[in-house]
Amino acid sequence: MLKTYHYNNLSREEIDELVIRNTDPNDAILETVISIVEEVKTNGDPSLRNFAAKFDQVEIDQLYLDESDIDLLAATISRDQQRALEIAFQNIHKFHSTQLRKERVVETMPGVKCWREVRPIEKVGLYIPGGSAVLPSTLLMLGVPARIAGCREIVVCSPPQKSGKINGFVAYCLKLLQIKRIYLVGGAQAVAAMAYGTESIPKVDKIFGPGNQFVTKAKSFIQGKTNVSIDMPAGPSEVLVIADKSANPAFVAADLLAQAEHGVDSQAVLVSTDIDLIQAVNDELAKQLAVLPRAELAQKAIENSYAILTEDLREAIQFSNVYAPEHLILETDNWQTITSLILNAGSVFLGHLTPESAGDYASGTNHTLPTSGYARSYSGVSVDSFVKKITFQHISAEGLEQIGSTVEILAELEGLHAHKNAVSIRKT
Ligand code: HSO
Ligand code: ZN
Repeated sequence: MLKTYHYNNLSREEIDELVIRNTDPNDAILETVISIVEEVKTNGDPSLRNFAAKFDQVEIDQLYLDESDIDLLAATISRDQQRALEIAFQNIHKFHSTQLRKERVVETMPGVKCWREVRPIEKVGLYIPGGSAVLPSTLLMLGVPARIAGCREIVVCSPPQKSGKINGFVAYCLKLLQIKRIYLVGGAQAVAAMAYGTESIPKVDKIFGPGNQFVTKAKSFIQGKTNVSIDMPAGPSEVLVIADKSANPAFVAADLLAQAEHGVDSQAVLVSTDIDLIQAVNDELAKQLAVLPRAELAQKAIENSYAILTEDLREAIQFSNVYAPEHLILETDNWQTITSLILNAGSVFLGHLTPESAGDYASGTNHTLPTSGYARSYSGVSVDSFVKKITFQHISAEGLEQIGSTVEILAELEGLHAHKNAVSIRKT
């Protein structure tokens, strides 16, 4: 079922072609996004109600739910479900709380002290997808680091369900995070609302969260138009599995399908050193697909995926580094021998018993990760994404003595005499 390519038969151009994903060659998505953003910017709340009617098929009057609604919805889920969300919350919290580290003061010359201090981004906007699958786990993945960072205002937007509300799982996560309001807005219009602000929705400093191609495009667009920044240009989700003879084909197929069921534009790539394994995975894919509730979506995503046969694991990593996958799973007994060769990946899962699903939900790492090859230069979301690091310095009389002439000479060689004077005037 997976189209199979032999790595050694592929030219550089063919490899470049294979790893391209998430393109909008005719800017069709961009045009729609621009018109939505303009509409929200000019018309505010009423436009959000119109978009809810058009895209979410629901009439909403008040664009948000408050604590009492959230409490009622959260109480509708079972105790087991609540406990699972609590454990995920705790693990994500445990892992992320180590990320706030204090740096030491550095004395670069006697009397010249420099250091960095961390400050939270004050207002952050979290987008929680709610289309074909509602993802409460994404709320935990964004809300926990935002809380640890100490962000003063956390604005959460998620598309309204047919009931005009949100689901109980999202509500329970809001309670765990002590967030008391959620805005019922989805899609590009949510991004626009958080970027410009409307009567109901506060403008934020940075927007986070995955979404469909419209949400992603809207994030990139507003980043270029406003002083609001974004976490990363996240696109459709993807996985690359490297597997050798030691892999269990049923596990590999399950991991590929876990990815494929996210949406038709998801991609699940298998890179293997063993042609028999590729065949066995294909057989398993057919078997497991047949009983999946989201088979139709997953089948389309698998059609848009492929397998690569390589000589050895080194070659497999070589391809993976060019692909720069959001998720990389190493299903080989020898994973320890190749991890140091990984250059580009969002999050890596090691061995036969570490499914990506564990990281998607509950092991503790973040699931908001760079897709579409951005793992070449972006990291996944962490506490760092919710803070700024401000540099400070203090120069004493001794320090000025030490550094003064260096600054004066450099200012003079750049022809900037006022710069030089700001030092000279202080010298006794
Ligand atoms: N694999 C998605 C995250 C997710 N999976 C949420 C299930 N729920 C992007 O990393
Ligand atoms: Zn997932």
